[in-house]
Amino acid sequence: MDLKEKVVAAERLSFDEALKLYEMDLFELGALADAKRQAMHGKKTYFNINRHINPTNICADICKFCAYSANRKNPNPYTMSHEEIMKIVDDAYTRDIKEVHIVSAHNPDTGLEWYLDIFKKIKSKYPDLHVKALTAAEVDFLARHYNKSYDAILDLMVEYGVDSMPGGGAEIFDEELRDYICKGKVSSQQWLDIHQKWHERGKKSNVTMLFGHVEKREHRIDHMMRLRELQDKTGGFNCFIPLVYQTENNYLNIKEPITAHEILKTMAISRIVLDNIPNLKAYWVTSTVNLALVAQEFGANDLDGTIERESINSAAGAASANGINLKEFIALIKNTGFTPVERDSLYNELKEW
Ligand code: V47
Repeated sequence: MDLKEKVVAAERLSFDEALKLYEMDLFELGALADAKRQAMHGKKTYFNINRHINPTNICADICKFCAYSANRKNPNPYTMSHEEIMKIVDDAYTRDIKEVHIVSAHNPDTGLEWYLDIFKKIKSKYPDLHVKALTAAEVDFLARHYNKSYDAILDLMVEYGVDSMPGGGAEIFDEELRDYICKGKVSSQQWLDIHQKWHERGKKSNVTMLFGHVEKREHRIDHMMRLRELQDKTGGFNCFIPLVYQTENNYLNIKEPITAHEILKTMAISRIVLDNIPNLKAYWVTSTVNLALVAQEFGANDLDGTIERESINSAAGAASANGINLKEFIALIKNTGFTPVERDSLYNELKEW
């Protein structure tokens, strides 16, 4: 059986076979990924109405790719009070958001309660609002800084009302590269262990992969293989999100941005290789809206959401600071021949627009 036949027959690919997919013609590869997407999701494209909140940019860690944390390149440190955060939530709730996505830098000065109590405040005021919060990198930071086990932090998250975990902080799992781009942060195995423990609590999460910087194709495949293995055990990942590296205001100093051709191949390969993760997100923030729309034909079935405010990627050059208008978003999905379906954070369908 040749590689293409194996993909069509839905046989599991080895590392070498997955890597070989990159040598295929883009459109041939795209058609294979699209067939899988259509078999699972038809022409539906999922999105949600959400609000991102990044409550502090003061960070104990130094990731070379990050333009968000307060440092020499971005000397504007801030930490929001809970009142400020609640004001944002109150305001966004009037626009019918279904999810708040709360991710912070690793601020050593706020105390653990500052990180956790805000979830309780949000849930007691808006019990139906989904709280997606705390990346595994934050969990690791809080555990280290406050001398607690991962289990203890994860139990607190459940107690304080976190519904699901976002996929941030995965970056790229290869240890040598990880050491180069974000030394000192949560290790690859720790990131995977934290998500495994979260899944063992009956909870769901997402997973990202930061690509388009110093990594090679084999590092991306290695990242996917490690995820596929964990997902076989837990089934707890809802969605895979390849994040395209944004080049501005950071210390990685990558001069040549990745090509659209390579981004689409990576999307298509993710859809094929990650046969046990149901959703593939083309995160319009890092891919650009236009390429995210094209990615719908290369395996992607989810475009994230309206976001309203975005600080992490926009600090590095993405055009996402003010989110995207809901009506415009829906029209774009429709105009590209897909059916916009509003989902909740756990991928239950809410409304076909
Ligand atoms: O973990 C930081 C990345 C992530 C850059 O779970 C960068 O649904 C590109 O994880 N270029 C945070 N990326 C965002 C994230 C996320 C976003 C949307 C949805 C979900 C989800 C998760 O942003 C970080 C890091 O990998 N990042 N700097 C940069 N220069």
